[in-house]
Amino acid sequence: MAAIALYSDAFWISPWVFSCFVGLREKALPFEVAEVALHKKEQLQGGYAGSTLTGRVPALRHGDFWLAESSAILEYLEEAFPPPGHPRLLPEGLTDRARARQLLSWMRSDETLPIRHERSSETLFYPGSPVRPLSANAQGAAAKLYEVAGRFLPRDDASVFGSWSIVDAELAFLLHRLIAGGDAVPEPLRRYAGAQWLRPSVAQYVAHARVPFVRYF
Ligand SMILES: N[C@@H](CCC(=O)N[C@@H](CS)C(=O)NCC(=O)O)C(=O)O
Repeated sequence: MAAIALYSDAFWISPWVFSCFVGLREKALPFEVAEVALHKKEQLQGGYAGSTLTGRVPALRHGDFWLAESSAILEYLEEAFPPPGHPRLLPEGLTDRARARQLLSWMRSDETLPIRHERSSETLFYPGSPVRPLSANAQGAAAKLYEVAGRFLPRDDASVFGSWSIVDAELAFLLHRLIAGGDAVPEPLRRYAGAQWLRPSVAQYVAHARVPFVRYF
């Protein structure tokens, strides 16, 4: 099989790298992680920007093929290593798969941006990172997240679709931003996010050793 590499930020805090890392682990594919020091603008140096077109992380290299954008990477992995020969990242049923794509897209949308902006991902992995009270705008975004998640979650504490999918990892990441910020996340969602953090593919990313954080954005 052609070698696979996942290009990550050096602090292991990118939600988009997280999702691709979890996807690769869930597919049980051998891969290496190559760190790109965004704080040193390494993404703009060498051939990285040219190979990825956009010069961002994550990027996937599969043999000679380079691909950036986490959603494109996840879709590529699902097609290049499809179920049933490989574990699935998206649910089995057509309508569940469509729903999963809806939720993945929504979780990356403008409606959750205030949460991502005010609950930056380093707060999940670098205890003691400064956290301010949410603005009214971000409180509204969090309330909408709780409302939306409450509509589809959970049939059980384990997964949105009855068996694990990448939606669970991404939803848990979003909820953990608020949990880490000390925000009033409803108990069922808090329990669900806690359970997701124990999944081996996820726990491996969360527990990865991290060098001291340097703010670069
Ligand atoms: N939509 C992209 C977002 C990727 C992204 O925001 N990457 C950030 C790190 S989390 C980055 O590469 N920042 C450095 C830059 O843009 O120069 C995806 O889903 O992959």
